[in-house]
Amino acid sequence: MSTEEGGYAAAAAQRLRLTGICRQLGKIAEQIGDTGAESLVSDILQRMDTDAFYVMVVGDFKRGKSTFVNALLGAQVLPVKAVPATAVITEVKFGDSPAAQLWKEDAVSPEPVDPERLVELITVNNKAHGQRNPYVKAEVIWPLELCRNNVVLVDSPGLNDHESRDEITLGYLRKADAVIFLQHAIAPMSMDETQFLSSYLEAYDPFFVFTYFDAIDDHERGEVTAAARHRITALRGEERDAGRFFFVDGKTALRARITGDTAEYNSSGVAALESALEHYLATERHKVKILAPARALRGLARELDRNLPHELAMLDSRTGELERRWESAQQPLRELQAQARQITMDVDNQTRMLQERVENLLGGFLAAVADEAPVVAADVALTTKLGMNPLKLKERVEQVAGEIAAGTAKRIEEKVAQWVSGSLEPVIAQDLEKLAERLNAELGSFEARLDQLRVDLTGVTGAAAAGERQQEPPLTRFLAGVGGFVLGGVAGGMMGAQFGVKEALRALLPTMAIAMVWLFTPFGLPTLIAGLVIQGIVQSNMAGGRLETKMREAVGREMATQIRLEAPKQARAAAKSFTDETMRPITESVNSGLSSRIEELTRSVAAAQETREQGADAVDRRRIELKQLDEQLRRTGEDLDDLVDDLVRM
Ligand SMILES: Nc1nc2c(ncn2[C@@H]2O[C@H](COP(=O)(O)OP(=O)(O)O)[C@@H](O)[C@H]2O)c(=O)[nH]1
Ligand SMILES: [Mg+2]
Repeated sequence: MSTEEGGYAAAAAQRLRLTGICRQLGKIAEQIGDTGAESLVSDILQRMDTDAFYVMVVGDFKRGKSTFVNALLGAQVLPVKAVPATAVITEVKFGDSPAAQLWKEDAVSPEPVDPERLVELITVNNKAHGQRNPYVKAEVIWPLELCRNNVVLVDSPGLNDHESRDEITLGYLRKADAVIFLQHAIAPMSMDETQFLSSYLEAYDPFFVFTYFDAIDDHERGEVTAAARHRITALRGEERDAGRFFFVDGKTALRARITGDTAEYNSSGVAALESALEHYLATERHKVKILAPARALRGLARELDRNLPHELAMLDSRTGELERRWESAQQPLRELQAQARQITMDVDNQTRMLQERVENLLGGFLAAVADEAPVVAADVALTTKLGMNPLKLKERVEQVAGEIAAGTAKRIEEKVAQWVSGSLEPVIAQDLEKLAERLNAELGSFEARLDQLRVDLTGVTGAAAAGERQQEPPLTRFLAGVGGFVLGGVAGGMMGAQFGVKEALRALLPTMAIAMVWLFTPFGLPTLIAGLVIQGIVQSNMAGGRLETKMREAVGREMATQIRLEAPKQARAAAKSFTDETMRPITESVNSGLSSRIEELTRSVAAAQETREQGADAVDRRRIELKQLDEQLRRTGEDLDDLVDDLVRM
């Protein structure tokens, strides 16, 4: 694909540059003997190796998602049918030869399948209606150009209840770098589309792609595009999605890619979308992904470099002097360990407080939203009419109750999502900002004491006092292991205001939603219907209209009761999963950073003593080695400076 500046090739080159520097830094840490730094670097490398650009395609059934993904891939990889086809979420990624595997629910490993049979296996089985496909996820490996550029395409099933709310789909949304929201150019937005867009895509800048543009006559195209845009701007405002609207003919695009007809591909509209997507991924998302590790590594390189003069000085100190100083450093060292424990406890406390805060706020909100269930249930739009025929009444009642419950649950889900992004997220962002400030101060003071301890041990004051303070705040270095990607969100946010709020929200919303899936499925339906029967609503000889009103009241009341009952439990679970997924890695990273720094000090003293015991030759060799390492570190630091500068300028 394109090699122009700002494209995939440029991003790949920068990634390569960073992994190169990373390997070099790993080798230096190994030669120094700093195992803590070494494993940190290898964590970062591993993350970078497995990281990719995730592009998720969402939209209702039969909007042409699979066709469109195939067009991007340039091959008929995914099943496309005139009837609803894709039943499971499908990930397409790069591999030298085609392969496929399927995941069953709760399976620990996937089943390899013949890619030729994939279509048949993941196609919605119309005969067994209502029966769910046993598979929950498919992975397709294909030797395709786009995927070679580190892009993973994710095709999703429709947006109706079960599929769009399940953990897997929301999980993908959490790691998606770009979301392509696919709609039919002329069909008005469905309830599901509107709801998904306003509930889950608030933190994204989706690409809005309108398919079936070929079905519109030339003279009507202006009107159609204006109406389509309006559907989105009415929901999200005029400004934010400028440049994000694409009108395409997916079917022709696919055919053109397969036959190699460039002119036709360009006129299908998919080519323009493809280059906009490339630009976005290779600049903005790329930057989000690699700026954080680059800065963390830069901090690490500086830190290693600052410690070297001390180790050199230890080699050269007078006989007995180092031992004497080490002896008197024991008390301050114990104090430092106590400080580390103090910081650990503080982070734990702060995390617990944050979790409680989330739990209380959410619990309160859910209790309040429960009160709205009857109001919502009173005007859910229904497709089934109750009618007067007593023979069909029971079935109809079940259907209508189901529709009322589902409609109400959806509306509540929307309210929850809006509350999470509008009210909860700013609170969390503010708390995290305060926590970051607090931690930076605490870690800064820990580092200053550690520095002082080194100075006391070696008498070398130049290294730390050269006025060249770290450019990166302590937290950036301590969070190097979690990095700004993968877990992105919160950790990334804490590493600099640069990505903050929006990245954090991307992680937060799906995390909350996954924890509360229960709320959004028309829960307790059998109970509801049983309740209606008990209340005699069904048996009574009410006319359709009055019966419907009664049912709405009963369903609304019952749902309100259930939400109220469940609210504390749901809030606790969601708050816990928020801390587990976002705060825990931060806590762990800070803790291991503290202990590895103390270990490193002890190690450097022991290493210097050991070298000296080996005699003058060993000391000379180590001295030369350390000086070379110092020089290498200086160069690595400069390389990282350049890389960070380039990234910031992007
Ligand atoms: N005319 C036309 N047909 C399309 C377009 N995109 C998809 N289709 C057809 O629409 C049907 C459903 O497409 P599919 O990709 O399976 O939809 P999905 O359910 O959203 O994945 C298939 O028959 C496609 O050939 C388009 O842009 N124009
Ligand atoms: Mg499909």
